[in-house]
Amino acid sequence: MSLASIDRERMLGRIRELGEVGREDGRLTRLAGSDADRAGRDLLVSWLEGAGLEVRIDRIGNIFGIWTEEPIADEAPVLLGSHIDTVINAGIYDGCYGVIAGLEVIETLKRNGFAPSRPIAVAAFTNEEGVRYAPDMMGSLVHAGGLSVEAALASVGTDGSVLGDELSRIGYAGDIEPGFLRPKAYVELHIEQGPVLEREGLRIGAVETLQGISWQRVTISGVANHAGTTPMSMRSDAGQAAAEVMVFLRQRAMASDIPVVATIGCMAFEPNAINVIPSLASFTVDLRSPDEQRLREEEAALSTFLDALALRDGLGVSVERLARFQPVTFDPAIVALIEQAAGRRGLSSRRMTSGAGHDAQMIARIAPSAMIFVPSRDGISHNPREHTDADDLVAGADILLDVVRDLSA
Ligand code: HGY
Ligand code: MN
Ligand code: MN
Repeated sequence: MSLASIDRERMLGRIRELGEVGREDGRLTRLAGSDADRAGRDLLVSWLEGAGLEVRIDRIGNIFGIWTEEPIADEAPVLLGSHIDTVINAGIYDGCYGVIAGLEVIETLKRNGFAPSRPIAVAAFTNEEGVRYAPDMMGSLVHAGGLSVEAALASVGTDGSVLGDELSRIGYAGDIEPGFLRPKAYVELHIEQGPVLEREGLRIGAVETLQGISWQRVTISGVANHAGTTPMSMRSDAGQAAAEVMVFLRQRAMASDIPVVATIGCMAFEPNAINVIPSLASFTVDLRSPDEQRLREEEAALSTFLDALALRDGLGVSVERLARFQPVTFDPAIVALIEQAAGRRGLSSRRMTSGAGHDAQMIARIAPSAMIFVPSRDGISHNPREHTDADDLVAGADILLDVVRDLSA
């Protein structure tokens, strides 16, 4: 089969269409297990069924569309995919692009009469973002055996809901045991979500590694007191301590000779009143580094800093671990296929690491896996300004097409 290309308008149209599901007052939010998630899932399933794929849904709600012909049905499939849940006030490409392009590749191969040597499937993994339920990449982690489905279903959300109840409520609590599909290989197409490809003027990223991730929730308890009458030296101010932690983490990350990023994305005070010294501060800490030893050092430094604050100001400190994933190295053979495919199509490419977490890092535990990146305008993501040019979206999908054909010839 010559260098075919995917159906550009169908793929771009679907990305736009899914990008409107869960949009309210101009903001797109499709958190795992929500009504918006159900609507997005229903739309995806309608596309999978329309493509004549076998649709299967497992107990954690992972959705699989499988293209298989009788003689090859027992072979381990090539698996594509990503996720369709989003962060809050999201862009339309993160995750969705990889799922829709994966389906597009299967439809293009079918349309061109390609006869694969093994089934080809596309997955939409549950709760990749981890915004409502931690950890992130949850559905693919369960699929890879890194978290029991019972523990995942029992996870309690930031809103007090239980994931299993929500999946039942939206009709996506499947009956198939997770991990039923053991892929021969997994390839995930995704927007870079960072500045590298655009800055270097490159079209394709052949992703060979992915950095380690540490998520914690820190709760600091102090003493509520009067903002006007309490001398500074007599305060147990949980809010002040939380602010010092934020500055401490930033300074360490900026000073590190090895790449480290630190983010406090959520913070809440109690009683949260203008004239009351906060008695409680609860916040999340997202630490990442490609170097596992350095990531451990950052976690240890934070713990030591919290202990010192507690001693100095008479505070209580508790820390809950929400997620912890070590850095991942992807399959060199698949990374090479990606580079070769880019070369055949005359697309500039480079090997690179991923700053973001992805389902591929979980599936890499059970199958050779790798990722394809396309440029993000201004390096922006997790933001409605997230954008990738149409030609780049199509180029990435064509590389996915070529790599899948190589893996299933
Ligand atoms: O957090 C991440 O890197 C991914 O977006 N879940
Ligand atoms: Mn993503
Ligand atoms: Mn994301």
